[in-house]
Amino acid sequence: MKLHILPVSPNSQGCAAIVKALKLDIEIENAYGKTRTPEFIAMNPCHTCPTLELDGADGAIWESNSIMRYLCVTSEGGEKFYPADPVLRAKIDMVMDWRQTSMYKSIAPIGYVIFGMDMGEEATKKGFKELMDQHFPILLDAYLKDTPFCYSQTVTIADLAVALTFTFIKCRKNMWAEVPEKVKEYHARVLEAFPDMKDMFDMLDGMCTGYSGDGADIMP
Ligand SMILES: N[C@@H](CCC(=O)N[C@@H](CS)C(=O)NCC(=O)O)C(=O)O
Repeated sequence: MKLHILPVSPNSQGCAAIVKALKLDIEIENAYGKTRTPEFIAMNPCHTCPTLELDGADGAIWESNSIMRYLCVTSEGGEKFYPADPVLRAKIDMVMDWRQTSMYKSIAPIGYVIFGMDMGEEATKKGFKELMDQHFPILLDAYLKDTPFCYSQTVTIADLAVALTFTFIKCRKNMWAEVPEKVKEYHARVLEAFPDMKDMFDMLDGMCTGYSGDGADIMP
């Protein structure tokens, strides 16, 4: 199997973190500049990373959450990151669905500017207001109410899905300054749980903290 990733993308980083933490025999390939090639599109018509290329005639899986779930349910030790208890598993799935359908839409206009995709000041401010008014309160007051990770004493794939994206906010320094301390502590806690990923995490952090282009100083 081969995991195609973009190393500075949180979507890809979560899957790479599971491959490394479970010490899986899966090759990790940097697909930067290759996602629109005919070969890649034949494998994944959505041309997105991460993509997990399966063995033989099994094709491929994309969507970061689906890949993380697949890696956990098919690998020894995977229950550590995707617990089998049905209630806890459903809550982890719920948090991951919330991330994809709700929270991430607010993150993209804030962070994608570092990839040259400027979605404009209005969308950036709207995204940050949604994080502050809706998403962070749900994260802190529900998902992290009684536990250091989402509904869990130990880190799970839900935390990878959610927390890694917060690094993007650092490219807007005045917004990062407003992020609640408890959110920053949670972000740091999740990153620290995957020491083998430090180089990749630092790469994205460096791109965000070093960003000085249009909108870097935008006020919340
Ligand atoms: N919902 C998808 C999003 C994946 C995605 O949008 N990946 C982007 C990078 S963040 C990508 O691979 N873009 C390259 C392309 O579209 O050619 C997931 O969670 O995996």
